[in-house]
Amino acid sequence: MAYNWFPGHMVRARREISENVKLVDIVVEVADARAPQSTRNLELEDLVAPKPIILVLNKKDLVNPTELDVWTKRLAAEGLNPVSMVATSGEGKNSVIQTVEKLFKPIAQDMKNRQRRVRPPRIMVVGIPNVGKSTIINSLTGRKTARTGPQPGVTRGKQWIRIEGRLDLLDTPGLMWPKVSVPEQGLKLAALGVLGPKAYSEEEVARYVLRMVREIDPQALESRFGIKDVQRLDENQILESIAGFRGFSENEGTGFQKTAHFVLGEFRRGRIAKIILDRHEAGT
Ligand SMILES: Nc1nc2c(ncn2[C@@H]2O[C@H](COP(=O)(O)OP(=O)(O)OP(=O)(O)O)[C@@H](O)[C@H]2O)c(=O)[nH]1
Ligand SMILES: [Mg+2]
Repeated sequence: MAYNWFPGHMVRARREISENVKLVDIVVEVADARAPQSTRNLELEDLVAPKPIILVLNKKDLVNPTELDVWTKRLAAEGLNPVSMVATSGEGKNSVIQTVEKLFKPIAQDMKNRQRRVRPPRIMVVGIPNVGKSTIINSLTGRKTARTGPQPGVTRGKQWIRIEGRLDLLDTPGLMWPKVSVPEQGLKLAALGVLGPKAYSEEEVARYVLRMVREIDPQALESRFGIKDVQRLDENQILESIAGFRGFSENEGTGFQKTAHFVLGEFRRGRIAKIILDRHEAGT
């Protein structure tokens, strides 16, 4: 599956993030809770090391809380610092701030040991497209927060925003490129709207989504679209049922363009099933 990150763009993004990382104590990586693994960029750890990363699993309103708990525990066991969040409502925002403060403690202690004045923690937000970086920045800062100008000791031109009087956030997020290592990952990123619409076929991605829903939460297809015995149907038959439900006169012969577009829109809004596309068994 093609997507539009050219090597030149990656080089520039990598360089920009490496530069900005020098200015902060902690990096907040945003991933989509619907694919906690596939929406990360594993190269970030190397770019950032030895600085700590907080992994925000955003859009938790779109997933099953029990499944997300399992993921959070697993990521925590791997030594990541996962925090789940709903950036659009601000839920989880305080946990992010508390995790920043916890991770900053040893850094502050080190400043003290070296007879330095302890300043508030400095953080930056990074992540692949569409995971909610800008919404998180808005949620953390609120709208009224004043921007502080370039501060002494940091690169001129960088804008910092003080949050609740206790931490400083770099106001522009770092954009990471999505990494597609297996074809299914491309389908996931397309399903979640990370890849631009020119990069994939909506029908192919809608089939993938319906396959996943059939496997993980088949009941959802009955309650949402009235489809019975969904396990016995193939993807085209499911598409045809949804076309019927929606009043689109589409079938295998005409193709399922409108239905596919509808399915993707509904899935992205969490109106079909609240499932996590990354499965624990698979490494992706
Ligand atoms: N349901 C839900 N939607 C969210 C949440 N956070 C962000 N969104 C939506 O996700 C979309 C992308 O959010 P942005 O904040 O623009 O994402 P971004 O990472 O800044 O995207 P780029 O700037 O394109 O890289 C928007 O439509 C947001 O409203 C959330 O917690 N829940
Ligand atoms: Mg943005």
